[in-house]
Amino acid sequence: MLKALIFDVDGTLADTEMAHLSAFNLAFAELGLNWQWDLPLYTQLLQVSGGKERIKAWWYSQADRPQVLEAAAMDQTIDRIHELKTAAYEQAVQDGQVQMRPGVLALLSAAADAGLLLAIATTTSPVNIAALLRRAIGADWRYHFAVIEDASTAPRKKPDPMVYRQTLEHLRLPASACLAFEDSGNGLKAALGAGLATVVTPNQFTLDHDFSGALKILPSLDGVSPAMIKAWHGDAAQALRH
Ligand code: XBP
Ligand code: MG
Repeated sequence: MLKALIFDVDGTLADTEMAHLSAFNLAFAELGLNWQWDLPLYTQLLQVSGGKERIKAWWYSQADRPQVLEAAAMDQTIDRIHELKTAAYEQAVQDGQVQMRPGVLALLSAAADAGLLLAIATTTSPVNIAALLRRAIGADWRYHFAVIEDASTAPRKKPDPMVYRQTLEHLRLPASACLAFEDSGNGLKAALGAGLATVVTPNQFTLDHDFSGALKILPSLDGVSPAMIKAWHGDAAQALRH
């Protein structure tokens, strides 16, 4: 029986990546680095989950990167960039530059009314989740979620299933009693790796990703009800039995 819904944040609950991209560029400029990421580049870079990991992967890909930097110095610079980026992102959210995706708030509320537990499994930083959901849900947003796992609790980023495994552990539920909601190939791999049937709602950044193994691929969660989700979950359970 379906007991809990587990949601990714970036790209699934809200269209966050344009704001993340602007925040990265603001942080680069603030530190006097002449780095600027454009939309096509950022779309590619999103194949690396996690802001710090994304900066590092890009930095290593640059032929003319400063060779003097030892690993520790590089990590320190990345930490500083990421700190500024996180502050810029939080400000953008507070300024109303990030919108929840269609149908998300209605589904969260209807699912809770239907007795389903809600959880979050994301690679993003905890302050980013708080900024987004405080604005969208209200000051008591945290009470709506039974479990929240994020970059501070699950250091191995998606596609590693760590964040989903920990979410299940803290929900004290088997994967078969839950459904995951994702927007990206890495997110889907992480959820599938934890044994979760997964509904995918791609967005402009993830349209080309590989969604093999998804339970459903939908343009958005608009109009999706707990009854529909329970029926899909039933189909997934039946498919597993055969
Ligand atoms: C989201 C991410 C995040 C954000 C940036 O992946 O990879 O890193 O892009 O947030 P997912 P941070 O939706 O699969 O969890 O800079 O805080 O990492
Ligand atoms: Mg995502």
